[in-house]
Amino acid sequence: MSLIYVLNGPNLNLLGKRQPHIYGHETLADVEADCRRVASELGQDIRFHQSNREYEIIDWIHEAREVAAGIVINPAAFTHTSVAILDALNTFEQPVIEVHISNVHKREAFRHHSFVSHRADGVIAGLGTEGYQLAIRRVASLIKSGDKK
Ligand code: CA2
Repeated sequence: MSLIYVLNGPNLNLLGKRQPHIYGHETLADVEADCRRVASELGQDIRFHQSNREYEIIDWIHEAREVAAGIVINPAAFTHTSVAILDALNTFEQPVIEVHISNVHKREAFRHHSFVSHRADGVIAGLGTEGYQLAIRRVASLIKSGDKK
């Protein structure tokens, strides 16, 4: 069984409680439960975190370097601002999938650029919270194909 880190950036603790027309009705606790179910179907384990503080996300990426076989990350607004999160992800040598609940390309121009996409092996946007489950499936399949090498 491998470990996948699922990391969430600022304000995602409000998921399902505000702006449902953009981010849907599922809470972050619902998303975590979905991720745990899919991961366990795939024989994987997850650590699921959310923070409003950039340094905590960086610290979890550093921790993941030691123990994780992949990262799923929704950096939220840090997507568009954080070279520090990009630098941390660049030190992580396993698969990274970036997730956005909304279609950032359909929104304001400042959401069109992602620092994290410079490192991500794949990006999912606009598929709602289901994007997290798909990202876990992709990480699990990359972990399995890596095992075969
Ligand atoms: O679509 C996404 O998942 C985003 O990463 C969400 C970020 C936004 O800054 C990115 O451009 C796209 C915002 C997360 C805020 O989450 C909230 C959830 C519910 C209510 C209010 C904010």
